[in-house]
Amino acid sequence: MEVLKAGFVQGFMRMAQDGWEQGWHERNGGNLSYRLCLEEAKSVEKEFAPGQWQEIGASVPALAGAYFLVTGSGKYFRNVAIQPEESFGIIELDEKGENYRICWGLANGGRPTSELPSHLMNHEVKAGATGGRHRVIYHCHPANTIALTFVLPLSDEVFTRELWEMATECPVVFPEGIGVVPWMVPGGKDIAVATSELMKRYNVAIWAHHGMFCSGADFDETFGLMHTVEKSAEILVKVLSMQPYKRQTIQPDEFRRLAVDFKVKLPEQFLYEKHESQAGR
Ligand code: 2HA
Ligand code: ZN
Repeated sequence: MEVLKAGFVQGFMRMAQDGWEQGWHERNGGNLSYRLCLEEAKSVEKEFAPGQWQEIGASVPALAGAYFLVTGSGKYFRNVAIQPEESFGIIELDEKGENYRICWGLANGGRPTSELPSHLMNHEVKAGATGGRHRVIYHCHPANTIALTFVLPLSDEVFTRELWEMATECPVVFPEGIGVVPWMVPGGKDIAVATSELMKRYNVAIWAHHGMFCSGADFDETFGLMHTVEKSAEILVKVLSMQPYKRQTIQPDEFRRLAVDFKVKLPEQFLYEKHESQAGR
């Protein structure tokens, strides 16, 4: 089958276009990766022309031999739909999970995303934690979530609780909470390790003053998660722009009641009592 006609490639391209239309991908901002299942790789392997092995910059032994769709370093999400073969590609990992080679796409000297270590370390953690269910890792630069990293304390507890309060669906969509990585240099192994550590518990990690990572089983779920978190952040930005404190909000016991009816487990760590001085009380 032609790579560009495959369903998983169409889904990847649609998600990239959706992210661009949301305004989450200025210039070359953001990156997307998808772990192919065996049948998907087989369905397009006739078109593969493997290049040289190159270092990933991280070690992901549990992903040895896996294939990934990845956006390209320096490439624009805006161009994914019109220049697909330059904007993204399919890579294969070696038997140690330490090197990759380009099998398709990333034409004219392209390379995988600069955040390849973070993507692959997150894939390794999430594939392990979900019994292989999660296949998509998505990074973007959504303005409201980033804005909050300048005014809220950079703690998992505060971000989770404040975003849960902004929309009743939030604790149902991300009951396990949200992790926050303090500002770090992007693109390297250190930020990849810090992010993948959070991904053991969460499906969302916010990078302070930079953006957000989400993990999910498919494109709909992962895009939907990003969209839900950013929408909630937008509401919080609006609320905090009107006045520093909320007149009323969802209370800890109300979250506990919601958890029972919607059959989700909401960790008590996020249902703390607030003090007068706490942000967004
Ligand atoms: O430019 O988003 O984090 C791509 C990025 C790096
Ligand atoms: Zn980024």
